[in-house]
Amino acid sequence: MRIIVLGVDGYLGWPTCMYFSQRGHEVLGIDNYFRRNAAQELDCEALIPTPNLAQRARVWKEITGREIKISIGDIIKYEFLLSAFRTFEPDAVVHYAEQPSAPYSMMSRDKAAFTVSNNLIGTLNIANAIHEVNPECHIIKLGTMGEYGTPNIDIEEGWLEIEHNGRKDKFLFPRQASSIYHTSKIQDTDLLWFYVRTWDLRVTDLMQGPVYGISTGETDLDGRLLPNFHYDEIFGTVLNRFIVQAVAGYPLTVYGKGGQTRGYLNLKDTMQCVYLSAIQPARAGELRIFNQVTETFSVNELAEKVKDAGNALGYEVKINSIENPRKEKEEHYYNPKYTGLLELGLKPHYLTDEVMKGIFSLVERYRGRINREAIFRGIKWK
Ligand code: USQ
Repeated sequence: MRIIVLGVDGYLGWPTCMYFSQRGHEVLGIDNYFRRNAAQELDCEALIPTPNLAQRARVWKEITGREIKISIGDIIKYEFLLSAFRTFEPDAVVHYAEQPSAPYSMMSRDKAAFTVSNNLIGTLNIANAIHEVNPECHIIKLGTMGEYGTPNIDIEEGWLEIEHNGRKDKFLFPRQASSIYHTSKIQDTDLLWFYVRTWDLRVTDLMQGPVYGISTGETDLDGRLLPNFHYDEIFGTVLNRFIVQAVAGYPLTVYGKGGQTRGYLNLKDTMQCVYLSAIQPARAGELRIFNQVTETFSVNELAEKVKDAGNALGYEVKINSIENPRKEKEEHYYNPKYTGLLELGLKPHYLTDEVMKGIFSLVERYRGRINREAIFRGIKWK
């Protein structure tokens, strides 16, 4: 297949390119270096030095003999995106090119506006480019479990059948997010759903929970191929943050009561899910939705797991409950369904002590680069 990966410089983008390339597919990665630049501006750079994309593509070629094409540009500029679609002629596009951070989206009006316009216009441009160049091209869009919020009913995979006044119909499962970032993801789902109904596009929406981990078969080939790993309050996800905090001797930052429960998955499983979706595409005129998680934990459970794993490795890990800077339920019902990807063939990697040890040992190698100031600044939702 010919695959375009949008947002190739991110935590998920670069490993995804290598994953497809290693399996014999032709890959074009596109990025505008938003995350790299924002992290520099906000003094919260990734833990592991990441060579630029041209350099990483050269390392990949040296090691595997395979080529990953790279193009630097902004998908908000429609002509740029259109020309990439015209010249590369993709069979599928993996869309990660969004502002991905909830705290970033809550920092100011300008950052909220950037998040909404970047995420919506990017998605709108992709739908239009596909409609114009090749309506058969499959869009695999990274959605988020946060779109559903934490309702007091079971969370279905994307859709809900409703019976009202004796009549039945199927609708998108109700969505109610708790940040502007997550809200922008609801809005772009809606955009894609409109284009699926109107132009018969093929779309898979992967409702992903917070991802953890560093290692995939491909990243392990050379230190220069490791992903962009963030542990800061803005771009880091909670488990990666807790492990870095444990290594840095920084008490784990549990927000509020710590009963916030989410569905989590290993970076390796993100690769599998995206790949399985690409090789078994959605039908024309189908918006196919999967909940992309492999197990659920509360923040307290994660903190305890990190504490136990850290203690076993000789770290003295403390847990600190701090005032929650976010506005979210701290105790709630949470029961998402997630069988669709298992049916496609996903073989989950669960969060074992061994997996945590692997992350600890990589973080230890780069502990000299941990910036304690970036760990917690208290970006408030108020
Ligand atoms: N949390 C803490 N302490 C911390 C950091 C987070 O208690 O130091 C809590 C948060 O309050 C939240 C939970 O842990 O209740 C998860 O937070 P997170 O920062 O790992 O995840 P989130 O902000 O929701 O965003 C991340 C990714 C985003 C993705 C989302 C999936 O940054 O791109 O869409 O996970 S989900 O959470 O399912 O919406």
